Amino acid sequence: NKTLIDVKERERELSLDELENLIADGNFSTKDVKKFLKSSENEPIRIIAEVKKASPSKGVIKEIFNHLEIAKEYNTFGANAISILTEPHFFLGNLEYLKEIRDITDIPLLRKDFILTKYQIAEALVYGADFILLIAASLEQELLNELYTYARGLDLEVLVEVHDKEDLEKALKSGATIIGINHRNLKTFEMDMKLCETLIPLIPKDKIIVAESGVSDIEVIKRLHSVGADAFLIGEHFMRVPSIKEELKKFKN
Ligand code: IGP
Repeated sequence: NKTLIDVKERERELSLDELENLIADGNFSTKDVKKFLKSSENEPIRIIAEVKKASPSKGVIKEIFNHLEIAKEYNTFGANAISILTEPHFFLGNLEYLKEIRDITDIPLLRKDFILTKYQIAEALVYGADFILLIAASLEQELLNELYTYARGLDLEVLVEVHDKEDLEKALKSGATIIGINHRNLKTFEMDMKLCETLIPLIPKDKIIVAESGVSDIEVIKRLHSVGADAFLIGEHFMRVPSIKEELKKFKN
């Protein structure tokens, strides 16, 4: 597993203990992510805009890629949060992007990665994240619970991602309050744009629902909002459009 090999290597430079000492001595305050993502009468559609150069299903999405330019546009033109791929092998992401984007934006930042260890969570905080992604299908219940509790202990919010009923049960057991419904099956890359209709009725009303992947037009957003989605995680679409500003305007009005 490439992620675990990478983590081991970074741990040799700086151990988890040392990272935790840094956190204890530092001032790593996080934003109230739920406030940014929960749909309201004033602002019904919430957008998490993603910074993503490539993906395993699409290859390189954006050849000329400047993470700072993209993040600046998101921040200026009304995104409610930014998702930053930090995974280097499949998404050509970089942990440094997180830190650099932190310095130029004031909305919540999501560390999007295959998070399997406490180390990555502590790192997320130090590099400027406000929330992290945990994928229910990649984590046994016990580890999911443990990582969830660890993140909350650091005041990081957690987006727990699900793709079926079994994942959803795990997410709810972990105590998740922000649930991401990923239309894309991460193993087969197949899309199911009806998944929100299936899963949202099974989720307690007080949770925040994020619809993830394959979202590119306002009609889909309206439909998913009407069945209960608060926020929309949009990556590829923003990477391909000529003007992020114009797209955000369309989605927010
Ligand atoms: C964004 P899209 O289809 O708009 O680019 O999707 C986001 O949902 C996707 O990047 C994603 C993802 C993930 C990436 C969802 N869950 C888990 C990596 C790992």
